[in-house]
Amino acid sequence: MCEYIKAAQVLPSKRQLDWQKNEFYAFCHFGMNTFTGKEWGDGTDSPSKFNPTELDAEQWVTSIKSGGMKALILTCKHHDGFCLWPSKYTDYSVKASPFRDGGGDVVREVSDACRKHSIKFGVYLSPWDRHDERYGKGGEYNEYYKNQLRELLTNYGDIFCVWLDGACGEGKNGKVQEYDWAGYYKVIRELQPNAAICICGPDVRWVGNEAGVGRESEWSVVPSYYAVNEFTQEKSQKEDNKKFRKKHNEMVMDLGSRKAIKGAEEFVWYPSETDTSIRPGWFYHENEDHRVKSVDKLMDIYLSSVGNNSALLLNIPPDKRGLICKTDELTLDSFARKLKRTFPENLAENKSAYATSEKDEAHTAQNVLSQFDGYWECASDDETPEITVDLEEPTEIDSAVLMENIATGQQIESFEIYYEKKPGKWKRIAKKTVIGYKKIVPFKKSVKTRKIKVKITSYRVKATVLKLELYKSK
Ligand code: FUL
Repeated sequence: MCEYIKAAQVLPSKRQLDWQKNEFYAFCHFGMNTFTGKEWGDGTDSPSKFNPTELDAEQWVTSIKSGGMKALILTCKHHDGFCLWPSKYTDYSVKASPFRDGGGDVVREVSDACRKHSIKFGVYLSPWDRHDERYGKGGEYNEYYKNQLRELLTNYGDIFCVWLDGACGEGKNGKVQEYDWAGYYKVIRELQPNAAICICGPDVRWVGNEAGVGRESEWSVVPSYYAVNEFTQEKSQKEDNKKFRKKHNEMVMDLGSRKAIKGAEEFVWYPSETDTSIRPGWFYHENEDHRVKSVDKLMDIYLSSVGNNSALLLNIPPDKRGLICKTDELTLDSFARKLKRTFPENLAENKSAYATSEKDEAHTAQNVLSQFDGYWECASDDETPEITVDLEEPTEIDSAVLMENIATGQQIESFEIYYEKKPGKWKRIAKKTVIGYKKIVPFKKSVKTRKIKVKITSYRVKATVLKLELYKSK
């Protein structure tokens, strides 16, 4: 069987499908580095330095929610080894700090606030630990790490994601640890079977840069060697090198096209996540207060990631007080308003749609305009199927949002969008590759038209569209 036909059979797990629907969610880097001004602490800072005197997790969650995000991932332990919860297995934690007189638990406060405001909660637990004596000692450290996972995955309610970092440097004793990935996954699957294991794990792939740049042709089906942890580790492991963070040309730009998968034997569903920070660093630093990304920049990042079949994990680091600072909060709020202004109302909803072919009565073109789960699938002999939306009257449109029914695979390789200039006369407004879970297509200019047509110019085995939305920004 040729490669692309094989790739077309690969489907996402229920866990991956659920994860993908989050689309846009927050990272909160918070910990010892917040107080020392570092990005990578070496694990020698005294717990007495950790003292967020005004910590208010509800303020984090409400700003994240008003920014339009659906979940939050907290750095429960970063590379410095300092734990934000009173772990039974180490003294290097909040319990040795002045925070709430040693009686505090940041993980508890944040997870409770998330639950209260219906935001999903996820954990980041760095395997690299520059503080702990056991690091670099093989089994002993792996046991410690698994015990910490057990604490986080048992005591804090439902966890939507466990974010495993690829960084693996030297520990206190100069030794590098061999991680027991399979053992870590076993604990996660056992305790939180619905949690997606991200980045150094089987469910979600790192996009390949920290600059917020997605691929125009982002395939969720890739050769299975991309799911090998060493691959991610090697790429994310180059010291804390600023150049690497910003550069994105280290990224393989095409992982899934027919050309890129030639010769590959096995494929996996391994969708991409784009992680980037609203500030230059991952942790809060006062001297970066004037370098918070602009709303326009965030919009570019959003279109490049969410708009290109990736998810966006945007880092919003709380400050020394334990609050998300005003600039970041206001930026998030304005960004959410910009999103609403750009995609205010789906003008295609409840209009009518027809296609050059429909597989059967259950897969009609009309399905793509409804809010229900049904989708359109063309007949198998329709090589360049077209689906047309009739807006009933001339309507201004400046972007389209397309979704494939990824539950039956990612299959569309290229498509074009046309608008009807005069009755029966069509003009092309966009020419694009791949759709996947979601593709946002801003038009070069807005058009006034009664009909919009999507022509699928190449697909693998089946062509499906779950949703087609049309917008005019305000
Ligand atoms: C990297 C880490 O080294 C950074 O400090 C940060 O946590 C980022 C999200 O992942 O691998």
